[in-house]
Amino acid sequence: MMPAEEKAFKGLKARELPKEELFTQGHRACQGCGGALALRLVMKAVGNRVIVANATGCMEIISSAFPQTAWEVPWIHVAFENAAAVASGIESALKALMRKGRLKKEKIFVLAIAGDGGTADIGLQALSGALERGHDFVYVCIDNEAYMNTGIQRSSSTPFGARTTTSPAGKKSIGQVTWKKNVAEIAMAHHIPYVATVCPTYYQDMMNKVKKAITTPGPAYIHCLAPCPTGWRCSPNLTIEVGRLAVETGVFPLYEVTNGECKINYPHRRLKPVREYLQLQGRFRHLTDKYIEIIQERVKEEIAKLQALEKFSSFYKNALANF
Ligand SMILES: Cc1ncc(C[n+]2csc(CCOP(=O)(O)OP(=O)(O)O)c2C)c(N)n1
Ligand code: SF4
Repeated sequence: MMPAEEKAFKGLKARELPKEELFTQGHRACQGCGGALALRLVMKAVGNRVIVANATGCMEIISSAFPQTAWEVPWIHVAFENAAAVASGIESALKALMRKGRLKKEKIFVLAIAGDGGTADIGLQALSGALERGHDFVYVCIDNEAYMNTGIQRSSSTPFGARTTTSPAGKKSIGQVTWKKNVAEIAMAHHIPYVATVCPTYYQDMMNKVKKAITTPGPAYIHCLAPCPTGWRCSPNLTIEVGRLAVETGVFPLYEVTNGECKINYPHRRLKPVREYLQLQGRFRHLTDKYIEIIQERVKEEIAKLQALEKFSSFYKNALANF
């Protein structure tokens, strides 16, 4: 890992990472899969007192080809649409067992994992319901920005301009024509105790946030940008670099919202041009200067909005404290 990441985030150092692997090697992810790396880090942060509900998608397929498994913790493969609903059920069952004295007092955590299709599209209702009911669980969206497992079809989390098999680029199309759905913002609108964005390039930031999420009572939502060399048409050895550029250009800002108070974790005083991020990926190769400029403007607007939220939410918090 580059020293820049070590400097940017205090807390965990590389040499302090837990040695234990709860999402183990030998799974079948593509070379350089950002999602598999993310899960490895998530599990190191969460530890072994956990039950996982994993929606169908790449992360489930690559980790559980019968009779093998990459999971060293209790793990349930659930349908495409219901990771959050199953996690809610597990959490309620654990509570009931605890109440009846059939479970030791040591806490068992509940973790839901799904792709962006399973989160932003088909699983959104289940997620919203679980957040609204206030279940004590963590939901991690491994966002590779398309339905990768079934052949790189677009999702509502696919970014503007990206080429996928169902948003092809050609004479009459620039690829995806809608802007990426912001699920972290949707989660925030549920007023849950903790929401954060992460990227495995920034592994310390990511593990600190996952740890915070799992130890926070109530629902927590983590949105993880997971570079996918296969679907993004980039070299597998660039996964870490692509993640870094997503953050440095402001395309994917790292922030957390704790009880309504927003903190941006990576400073965006000087954004790198989005072109540096886009040009590493074949899915954006067809974009002309005009569309790159449109994306650049949108990124600036989104960052300004986020900075305003950070300013406003801390001002609001202080004002309330002094009221
Ligand atoms: C109701 C339903 N519709 C379609 C499918 C087929 N299917 C399985 S995984 C998947 C895409 C998963 O995409 P995403 O959630 O983004 O995860 P990824 O594979 O990209 O990690 C689809 C369409 C299904 N299993 N169930
Ligand atoms: S298609 Fe992408 S997300 Fe799926 S296993 Fe391969 S690299 Fe990972």
